[in-house]
Amino acid sequence: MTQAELYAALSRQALETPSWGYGDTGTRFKTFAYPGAARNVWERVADAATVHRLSGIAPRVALHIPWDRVDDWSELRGFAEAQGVGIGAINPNLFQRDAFKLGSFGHPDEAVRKEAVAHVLECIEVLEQTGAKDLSLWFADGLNYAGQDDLRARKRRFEDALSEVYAALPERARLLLEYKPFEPAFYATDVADWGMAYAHLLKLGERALVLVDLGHHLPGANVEQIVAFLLSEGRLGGFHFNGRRYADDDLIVGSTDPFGLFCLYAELVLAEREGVPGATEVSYMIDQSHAIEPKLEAMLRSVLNCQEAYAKALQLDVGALRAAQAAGDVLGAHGVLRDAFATDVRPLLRAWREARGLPADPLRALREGGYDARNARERGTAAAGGGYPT
Ligand code: PSV
Ligand code: MN
Ligand code: MN
Repeated sequence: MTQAELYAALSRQALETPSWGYGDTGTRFKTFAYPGAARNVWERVADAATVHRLSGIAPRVALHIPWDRVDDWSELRGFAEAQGVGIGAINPNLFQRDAFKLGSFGHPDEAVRKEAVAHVLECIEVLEQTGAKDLSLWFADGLNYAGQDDLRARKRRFEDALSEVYAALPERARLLLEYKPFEPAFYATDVADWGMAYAHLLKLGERALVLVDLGHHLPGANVEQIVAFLLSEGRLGGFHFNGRRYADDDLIVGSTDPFGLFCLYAELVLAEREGVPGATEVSYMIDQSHAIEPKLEAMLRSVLNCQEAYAKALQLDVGALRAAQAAGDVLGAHGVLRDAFATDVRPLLRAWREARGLPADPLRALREGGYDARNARERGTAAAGGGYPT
């Protein structure tokens, strides 16, 4: 790739950051209060805009309803746009009402299923008013014990509810369906893996796509292969990036397995370069809630890790890779991938940032810019909360 092509590709990269990553969140053991953490959706959007201003690659913020609430969504949209960011995916909350104890779309009681669908329809309203493109669905639905409910009936209930919300989606929008094999239910999850998500989506229509959250796989799952398969089927809707060692750990993307992240981006770059339909329509989102990390720095580090993985993937010698593969050269092909991964892309990224008027070292600019101190002064520190009673 020429330098101009590299710069153009880097300039096209866009990551969504989650509003819920800017406030105080914790584990079930404890929520530690971070001085200056965002307290409401306005502050979350302002923080997302700061991450975008420093990185140049985080132009949208995803919302979670009703954690994010305002009286007038178009006012929020205007506020976001004035700060230089747009509204990303809309995430309904189908897990925190008492009614949802036994599920939402899969609940045995029709009245609860209706309540869940009604909430998603409200979220589609939010999507209309904010100009968002993606409705992003994650379900906590599942069972803790064998025999607890009828597995086939639950699947049918999901089919019915999904088709109801899909039918209400505006023509320009997409439904992204996330899967997860565990937690909070541990015997069975209603949308447990990409195959179940995919089977549901085939019945809905072309604007229904799978969302791959990196934390939502069993140990040993080959996520790159899932991504390649979905790309080839034209059904990869997007990512929820995060880092995992054990499960849905919500650590910083790229902090635990940088090579795995690079391999994912390599699949995406290959698909883009080889003209796979839909490859350029994938939504890239961060899904992380930070328990002990400084909020802004953790999010900035996350988008920069994605940028670095992408920049390395752009170094791939596609011709050499495909030639080695065709010749059955096992380690030659692997070596092409390793060479791209081993490239130090930091000088390239510094130069690209300078060319775009961005700070050459965004993390340093964040620290030296005094953002955290100003937020702490202006917003104060919330009371720490939560955790099990001892
Ligand atoms: C729970 O696993 C979860 O992390 C899912 O990944 C959702 O996308 C996210 O929460 C927000 O609801
Ligand atoms: Mn997720
Ligand atoms: Mn998750």
